[in-house]
Parts: sequence; C-alpha cells; structure tokens
Amino acid sequence: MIKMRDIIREGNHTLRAEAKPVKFPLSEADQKLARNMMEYLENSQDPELVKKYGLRAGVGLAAPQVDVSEQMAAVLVPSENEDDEPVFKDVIINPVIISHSVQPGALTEGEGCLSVDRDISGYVIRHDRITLRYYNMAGEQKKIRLKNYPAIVCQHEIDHLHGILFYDHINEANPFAADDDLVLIS
Ligand code: 0S5
Ligand code: NI
Repeated sequence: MIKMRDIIREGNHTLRAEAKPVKFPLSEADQKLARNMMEYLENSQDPELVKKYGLRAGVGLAAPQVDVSEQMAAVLVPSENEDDEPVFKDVIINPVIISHSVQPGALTEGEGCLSVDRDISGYVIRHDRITLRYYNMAGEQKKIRLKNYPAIVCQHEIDHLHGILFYDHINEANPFAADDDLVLIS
C-alpha cells in the first residue's frame, strides 16, 4: 500500500517532468499502480487508517507523485453526506481537457498538495467548468462535464501530468487578486 514515504516532494524532478501517455491494454504494473493510487485515497479518507498509517487525506493522487512519470491519476471526491456515492471517483488515464469555460474558478481556501510540505496561500486560478476526455482502467473512453470542486480537483491532477504545481497559478504580486467573474468555490 502507498504511504506518505512513497510520495515524492518538491525538488524531485519527476514532479516537473512531462509524463508519458499510457498504453492499452494496461500492463500488470500499470493496473497495480492505478489500484494502489485509488486505495491510497480511500485509506486517506478513513480517519482510523489516517491515524494508523500517518496518511494525509487527499482527493486526488497523480502517478508522478509516486515517481512514475505516466499520465494517470486517481480522483476520489467524496459526497457531503458520507453514505452517498462519491461525487466523482475514477482513475483518469491520458486525460485531456477538450473545452473549458472562460469563467475562472478557484477554491476560497486555496490549495495544497501532498507533494508540497508548506502552506502557500492565494487563489489558484483555474477554469470553473471543464469537459474532460480520458480513459478508465478498462480502456473505455469517457467524456464528462465537471464544474466547481470536482473540476478544480481534476485540473490539479492533470497539471501534475505536465509538471505543473498549484502555486504556478497564484498571482505572485497579489495572491488574492480576483477578477469580477471569478467563481469562488467553498
Ligand atoms: C476528504 C479528504 C475531503 C480530503 C476533503 C479532503 C494531488 C481535502 C485536500 C489534496 C486541491 C484540489 C492537501 C490537502 C488539492 C485537489 C492537498 C488535501 C487537491 C489534491 C492531493 C491534493 N490535498 N484534502 N494532491 O495531486 O480537501 O485537499 O487532496 O496533491
Ligand atoms: Ni497535488
């Protein structure tokens, strides 16, 4: 199982590299990686296991964060009500944002990253809505529309596949600069 010690941190060049597209059918190693990344998210959202293994709770994990430079990320956005189905749960492979809103969006509280061990405040300006094309583990092509929080999470993960970190999107001169049309997402 993936633990915090398996997650590489800022300064490791894999985090700044362009990840390679994944080939289908998935190799045994890629299948295992995909399952392990999703398992990390599930475990990290279980308070018992967080305590037991010292995990940091996450809603996404990209392969480059475990030092594998491939275009694959697990996303697990839980619903508000614990008993309901997750808002979005899938391993996204070779994902591409095929269109997006002009309207920007950002999390009110800013973002963090499991590969960044410091707090960096400011609005991480992204697209409020995206249309995403990706392949799931079975090799099926998916095309989905996402808005607000799940859209932000997927953009954060897709950035990892291209060597981009969240703070690259923060306005250096004024971290909380906001255009009138910015959608603030709580
Ligand atoms: C349950 C569990 C409910 C966790 C909410 C959370 C991937 C939660 C985080 C990540 C911003 C958009 C530190 C805190 C960061 C995507 C960073 C934790 C999100 C991805 C993991 C990031 N967190 N937890 N990561 O590339 O909100 O936001 O989940 O670096
Ligand atoms: Ni991250």
